[in-house]
Amino acid sequence: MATVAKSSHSNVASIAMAAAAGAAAAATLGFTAQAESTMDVLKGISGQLSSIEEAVVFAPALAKIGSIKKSHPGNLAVKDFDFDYFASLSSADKKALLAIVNSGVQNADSGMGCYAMNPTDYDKFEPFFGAVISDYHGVPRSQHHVTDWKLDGVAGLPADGKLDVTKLGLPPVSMRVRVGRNLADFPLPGAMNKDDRVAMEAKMQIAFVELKKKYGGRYHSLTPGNPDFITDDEYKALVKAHVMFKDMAADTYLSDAGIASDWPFGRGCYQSEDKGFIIWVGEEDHLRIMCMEPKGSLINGVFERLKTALDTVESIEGLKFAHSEKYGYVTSCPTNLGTGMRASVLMKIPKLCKGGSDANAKKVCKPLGLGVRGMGGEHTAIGADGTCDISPTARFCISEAEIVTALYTGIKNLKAAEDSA
Ligand code: CIR
Repeated sequence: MATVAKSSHSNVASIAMAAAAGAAAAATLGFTAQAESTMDVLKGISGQLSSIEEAVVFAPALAKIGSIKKSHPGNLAVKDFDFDYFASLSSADKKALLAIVNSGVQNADSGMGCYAMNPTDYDKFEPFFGAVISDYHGVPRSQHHVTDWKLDGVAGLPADGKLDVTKLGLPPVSMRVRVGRNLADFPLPGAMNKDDRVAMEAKMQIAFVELKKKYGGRYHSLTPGNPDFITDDEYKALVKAHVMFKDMAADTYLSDAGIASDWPFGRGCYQSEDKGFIIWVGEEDHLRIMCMEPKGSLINGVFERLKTALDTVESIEGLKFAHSEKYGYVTSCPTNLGTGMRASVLMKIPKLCKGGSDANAKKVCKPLGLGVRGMGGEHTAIGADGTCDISPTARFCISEAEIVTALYTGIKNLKAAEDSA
């Protein structure tokens, strides 16, 4: 749908613009009477083309949205799609809003159903995004996101300030904290073309030169012809080691948003010498910046390391992260908006996963503010021994420090639930 909308709209728009420009030029040259009649004719053509666009491009999409509103009330983007607001937009903005909701329109079972296409979309389409974000994150529309990494004074923080999982009776665990970030100077991944993707990667490669001075390691590129290009076998080994991400084409939510397009151009990954700091380039967001520890006790360790690494990236000349005064750090998916942060541990909860299913674990985790994923991330299987990936679900209108503390409190409560199951 998006592709059709793109081409037919741009044809219509360019013919109309050419027509208007032609008439204006004729008027300037003094052919006034003739120009006036030419102008009338061209205005008529322009009006007719707009009607064709309404009928051929917009009307079928709006009809589909109307029917999904009834069949899938949990699809937030469709639920909050306001036909009157849509009608108030210019033709170009109508097209842009339809591209934003295309994933949810093509995948009626979406929970969120939309992806921002440009760094300014959240503010530009506030009447739409404000409703969706408030619905998903459960915060009032008037609330502004505030960034804060300071742990001092956060409710639930132990007196010594240490988020030590061994104090909860757990063995050292695999822990990871990541943030999604996008560069302000490029379209978001859903709207990028191949050249944008390659240019964004090239810009990041300048930053990786700086990072290598501090953290060592190297950048691995999947872009043919890139100086850091790796072979397919090297790529597969990195995927197996959970260092690199997979082609997203199989994920219809992402591919219908345009996020999976042009694979493998502009895709790659930086890994520090000690392998504890990774930056993905060209996944759902321009950057996924993460720190991990395979067997750690202190959550503070990965959290503080990530903050230092992020500060280093942000201080590099010419790199500006997309940010909204109201919504915080801009991410493709509104579910990640604000902090863009996900803090997780791999935790063994065999009693809550009896029978190999995480259904009961999910039921117990939801009221604790925790999400359950498989060992390899979203939509993957839990471990045969009942190991699950546990993380707080909140990302927006919560501080970074509150997220890691919520992880600590959450696993404490989850351990109590597992022990008494
Ligand atoms: C949906 O709306 O269900 C999908 N677009 C997935 C949303 C989950 N969040 C994400 O990918 N960051």
